[in-house]
Order: sequence, then C-alpha cells, then structure tokens
Amino acid sequence: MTMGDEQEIVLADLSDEDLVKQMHDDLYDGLADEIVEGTRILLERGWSADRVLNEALVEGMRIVGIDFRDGVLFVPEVLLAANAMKAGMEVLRPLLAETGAERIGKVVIGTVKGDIHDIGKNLVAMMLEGAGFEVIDLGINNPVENYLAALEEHQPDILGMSALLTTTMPYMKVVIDELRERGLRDRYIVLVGGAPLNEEFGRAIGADAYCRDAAVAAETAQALVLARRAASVS
Ligand code: B1M
Repeated sequence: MTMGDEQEIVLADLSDEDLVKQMHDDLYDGLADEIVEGTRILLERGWSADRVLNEALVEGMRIVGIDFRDGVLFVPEVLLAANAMKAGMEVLRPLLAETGAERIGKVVIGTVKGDIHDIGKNLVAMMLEGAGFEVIDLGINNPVENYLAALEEHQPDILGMSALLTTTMPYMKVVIDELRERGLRDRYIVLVGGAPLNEEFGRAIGADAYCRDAAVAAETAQALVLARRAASVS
C-alpha cells in the first residue's frame, strides 16, 4: 500500500496494467515494501516470474536509468530504487532458481574491479541456478586475484564477468589476459555481460560469448558446457 496525491492506493485493487504502472512509480520512489507486495500480487494473479521480472521490475529500472542519465535522479535515489528492485527479486528468487534438473556444472561469477553494480549479475546468478548450475558469486569490485583464487578453489566449468560501466568493461580483458598468461584460459568457458558490452567486444577481448541478458546467459552456459563435454568424450 502507498500514499499518492493524498489518496491511499490499494495495490490489490488495481488492474494488472495499473498495478505494473504503480510498481514502476514505486520502484522509482524506492519503496521496497510496495514492490514486494506488488510482486506477490502479480504472482498470485498467475503471472510467471519471468513476466513480473521483465515487465514490472526491469522496465521500472530502465525508467530510473533514463532519469539517472539525465540528471533528474542522483545516486542516493537510485540506490533506494536498486534496493526496492532487489527486494522484488528476492520474492522471485525461488521461482527463478527452482530446478528439478541435476547439477550440470559450476560457475564462478563476479562484477569486475571498480564496478559496484550487481543487480544484473545477481539475476544472471539466479537464472544459472535455475538452469542447473552451482553458482559461486564473488560479489562486486573484483580484482583479477579474486577470480584466480576462486577458479583455483572451485574449479568451475565457467567464469562469468559483469561490468556496467564503459570505464570498467576493459578490465575483463585484464582478467582474460592473465588467464592466458598463466596457461589457464582454455580450462574455462568465459562468459561476459553487462549493458555497455556487445558481441564484438566479447570477441575482441577473447571471451567465449557475450550474453545480452540473464536468459541468454543461462542458455549459453548450458549449450557451451554440453558442447565441451561432448567434445571431450569423442
Ligand atoms: Co549506475 N550507471 N552508476 N548505479 N546505474 C548505469 C550503468 C548508467 C548506464 C546510468 C546512466 O547514466 N544512464 C551509467 C553508466 C554510463 C556508462 O558507463 N556508459 C552509470 C553510472 C555513470 C554510475 C556512476 C558512475 C554514477 C556516479 O557515481 N556518478 C556510479 C558508478 C559506481 C561504480 O560502479 N563504481 C553508479 C552507481 C550506481 C548505483 C550504486 C547508484 C546503482 C547500482 C546499485 C546496484 O547495482 N546494487 C546504479 C544503478 C542501479 C544503475 C542503473 C540505473 C541500473 C542498472 C541495473 O541494475 N539494471 C544503470 C542504468 C541502466 O542500465 N539502465 C546505471 C537492471 C539490470 C537487470 O540490468 O545490469 O544491464 P543489467 O543486467 C542485465 C544484462 O546487462 C546482463 O544480464 C542482466 C539481466 O538481464 N548481464 C550479464 C549483466 N551482467 C552480466 C554478466 C553475465 C551475463 C549477462 O555474465 C555471464
């Protein structure tokens, strides 16, 4: 429930369309409780977790991103919006990460050094779990040493890296070059993602694939792990 124009809005009374619009406003205003409530209502109405995620949460964050870029919103407000988004994602987590499938592989994933954006990376981690992967999440702001230590400790099939800033995306190449220098590059499938990247960049830095979004990351991870297993058997 929230207050707007001195009038009490009962989220459960809104049509789906109005509720989604209200959730965009609530995300913009950083109202975590309302986002949790709206997320639950949509699920109760039979919406899939994917649809709630994309139409209510990701779209709401896209709107926040535009006003952030244009100087209408500032870091403290965007942080509140991010917290509200994370609260909604926590409601969706068991649904997105739910899987009857056997574990098909292991992934080490983290946001690169200098970068503290983690919403997209967290989503990717959830979808990978849903696709049957064990995920070791290194969090944000990871220097190359963190990746190397985690690869050594966990021996995953996949290394995933996330970057949301044009200033931090080149760091992915630093990590890949270091793996190459140590003769470790071919041991792992390297997947990269984040809003400013594209396929060409992924190729240029020597990643195995660039993943546009979390669903693509999960599909790509499955496909590449299965292909690698098939190649090692034949
Ligand atoms: Co930041 N920020 N931010 N920010 N922020 C952006 C990225 C920006 C585009 C905003 C803008 O100007 N429009 C801009 C970057 C400009 C650029 O470099 N080109 C920007 C800036 C400038 C900054 C600061 C520098 C602002 C400042 O301080 N002056 C600062 C930098 C801090 C730092 O990292 N050192 C900063 C800070 C922050 C907050 C802390 C306030 C907050 C982050 C909170 C958090 O993450 N816990 C924040 C936020 C929330 C954003 C926006 C608004 C939203 C990002 C987001 O969560 N999107 C963002 C604008 C935007 O992107 N529209 C912006 C939703 C998420 C689901 O999408 O992260 O793209 P995304 O993830 C997708 C795919 O990209 C992909 O799958 C995900 C799910 O589908 N993917 C992967 C992502 N990682 C992957 C890894 C994979 C695979 C796929 O591995 C296999």
